[in-house]
Amino acid sequence: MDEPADERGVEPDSALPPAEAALVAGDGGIDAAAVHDAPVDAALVDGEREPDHDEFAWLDAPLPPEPESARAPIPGRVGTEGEGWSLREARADAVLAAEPRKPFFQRLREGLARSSNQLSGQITALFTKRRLDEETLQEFEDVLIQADLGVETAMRITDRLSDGRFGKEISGDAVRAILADEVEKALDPVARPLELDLSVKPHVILVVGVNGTGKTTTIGKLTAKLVRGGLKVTLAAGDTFRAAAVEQLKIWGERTNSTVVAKAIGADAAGLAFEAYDEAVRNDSDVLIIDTAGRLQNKAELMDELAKIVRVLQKREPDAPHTVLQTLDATTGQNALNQVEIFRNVAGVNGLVMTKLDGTARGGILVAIAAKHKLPVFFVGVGEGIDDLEPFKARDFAEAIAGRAGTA
Ligand SMILES: Nc1nc2c(ncn2[C@@H]2O[C@H](COP(=O)(O)OP(=O)(O)OP(=O)(O)O)[C@@H](O)[C@H]2O)c(=O)[nH]1
Ligand SMILES: [Mg+2]
Repeated sequence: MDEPADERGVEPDSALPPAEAALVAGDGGIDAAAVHDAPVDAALVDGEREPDHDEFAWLDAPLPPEPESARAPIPGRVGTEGEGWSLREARADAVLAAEPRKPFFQRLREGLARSSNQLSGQITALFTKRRLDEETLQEFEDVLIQADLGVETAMRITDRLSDGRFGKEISGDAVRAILADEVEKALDPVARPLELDLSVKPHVILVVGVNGTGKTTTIGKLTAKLVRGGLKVTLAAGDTFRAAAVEQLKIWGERTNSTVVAKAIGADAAGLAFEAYDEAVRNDSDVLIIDTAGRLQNKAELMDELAKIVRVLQKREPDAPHTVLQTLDATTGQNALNQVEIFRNVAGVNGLVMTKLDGTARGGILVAIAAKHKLPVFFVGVGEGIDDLEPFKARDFAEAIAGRAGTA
């Protein structure tokens, strides 16, 4: 470490300590000018002195205090307002930073490849060297319905195809473009950011869904996003049925530096939610996220438990839970439509997250769900990692379903 900086192939004026080099590069949302005002930098950038051991004095210097937004030791990206969530009123202390691009579209495309390859192959088979007629259109409509897009959207697509084109040839690419357009139109109204109104604190998010659809994982990823945005989050381990479920949430709590309120296995979930609300108020959290069990004996029991959670929360805050988020597993297909129906009635779902779009997803069902339920889709899950939650973008999704190159 004591060799001169220039012998290591590094220009003396770029020999900033790693942390400050990162700040100059824009990470952490602090601009270069601010960093260069620091005395340690002035010494390093003047280029006058012979490089000697003092050059590395910064190694022993105390670290600068961490900005508020850095209180969570989360690796990787920095979330921003607008990355799928936003505050109803801007907050000065939500320190936000630019986010490096990840090959998200690629993962989405790969995840949807099974659906899109099948669709694309059928489009080629149907439309190559064939004049457009009623029979072809009918066959295409069936193909779209099989891809879970729903009758309504399927008919809109075939209507648009037929528009003045009967008796003429149409290329597969032109069909794919129309498909992407119509899917985007269906999804655009539901592609909405999660809005947090912090005039009432904490904003309560109840997360519901069938077991294994990704509730706990989504909570972890969402917490990371919010914490990076400068918000304080408390988590409630409302899945009191399984020890593993509580442990899983605690791990996310540790990763995101967030308080987890948990009780013994078998404890009353509503009681836990009540305590967690009080804890979130006490510790001045901006957001309280409540995990729930997906594994209950029957619908009546599930209904009772969720209704009870809502009831006790409303003793403290009449509008809680402000957001009821349902996770949907993108590999399930048609069944997801029924799941939304049930949880909407049982728990008043007002937002969706589609998970596992990186697997062998059948994303078409989201189009049918959008047409039927018109619930906002805040995020999509594209992996099990902390960064694998992306804001839902109608255009990307539509391009991926239609097997087109995409805009991202
Ligand atoms: N590939 C992939 N896996 C995911 C994604 N989201 C969740 N998973 C995985 O799916 C499995 C189930 O996720 P959980 O978060 O435990 O689901 P849950 O809804 O909490 O399940 P229960 O607690 O049993 O009701 C875990 O192995 C997760 O790592 C995703 O977006 N992509
Ligand atoms: Mg869980």
